[in-house]
Amino acid sequence: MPRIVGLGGGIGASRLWQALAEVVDPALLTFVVNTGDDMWMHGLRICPDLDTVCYRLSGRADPQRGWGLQGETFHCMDALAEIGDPPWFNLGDGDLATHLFRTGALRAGAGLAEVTARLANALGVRAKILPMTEREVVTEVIATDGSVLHYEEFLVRHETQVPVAAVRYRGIDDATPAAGVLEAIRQADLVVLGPSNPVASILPILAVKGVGAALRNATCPVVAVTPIVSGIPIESPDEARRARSRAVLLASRDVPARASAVAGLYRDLCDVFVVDEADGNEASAIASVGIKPYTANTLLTRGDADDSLVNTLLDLSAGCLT
Ligand code: FO1
Repeated sequence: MPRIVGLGGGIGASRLWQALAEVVDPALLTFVVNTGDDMWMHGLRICPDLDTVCYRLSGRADPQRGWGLQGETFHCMDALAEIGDPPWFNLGDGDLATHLFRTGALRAGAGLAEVTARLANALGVRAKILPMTEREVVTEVIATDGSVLHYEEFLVRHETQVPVAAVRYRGIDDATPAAGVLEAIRQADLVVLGPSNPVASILPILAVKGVGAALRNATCPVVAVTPIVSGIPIESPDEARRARSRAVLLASRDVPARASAVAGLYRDLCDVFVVDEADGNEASAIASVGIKPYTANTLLTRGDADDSLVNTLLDLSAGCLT
């Protein structure tokens, strides 16, 4: 069985991490998760991508929303609204326990990696979940009028309806990888850049000191999975908002929302780019940036063909396809 390291978090990547954990011994899996979305709110430390991965791997994630806990209630948010502080970011009652625990442990001197390990352990997750760094990094969206928004404010509070000039990762220059990140990459049989929002969830990880070099020096295949599948119907306003966020943030870097353009962003760092079978026509453009294209069913919601992507990744880890 291969040792696999996945980079990325959030809704898209966590679905893939769960699919991998169903066929690979979770003890061989390490997931390095973006912390640029983390924020302080109501005095609590909120880590959306870490929690999304942790809830998904523990089987407790809400399958419809993709974030938060299944069967969640929001009494505390209702009470806040009654007090006159209506929340724009919905923290469920069960989810709040995670934030209370994490904040207490951080204030008592534990590091984020340690707290994440304790939470994952308590939820029965056997795969290793690592924050990309212990340092506070904030993904900030700079609007064309010069105002600066936390990424979650842009995505959730303003529903992406803000003209974007640029995106920056505040604090990234001082960010070193959390303990275990570089070792996991060095020892991996396969590294996967997950199907996450490239600018919001993957590039912050790649910008942490030493991570890019570790990928360039990796002795195993480094494979990216496309976050973009064209021509599929958008099923909910939520999905539409997330697709818009992806496209708008890519546009802020003059990158079109196409699989081959995302491959271009990862050039020099990955060997293989897995594109969806619906986007087979992107393959030659991917090859032209020096990355080997592979085609698979990347939509983990397409029913019984779900394992096509996982099988492709396992074949790549075994050196069968390169
Ligand atoms: N996404 C929303 O669209 N609305 C919310 O109110 C919201 C709350 C929330 C609370 C905890 C959490 O872990 C995630 C939450 N998300 C919410 C999801 C979050 O915006 C995204 O998953 C990511 O940060 C994107 O990577």
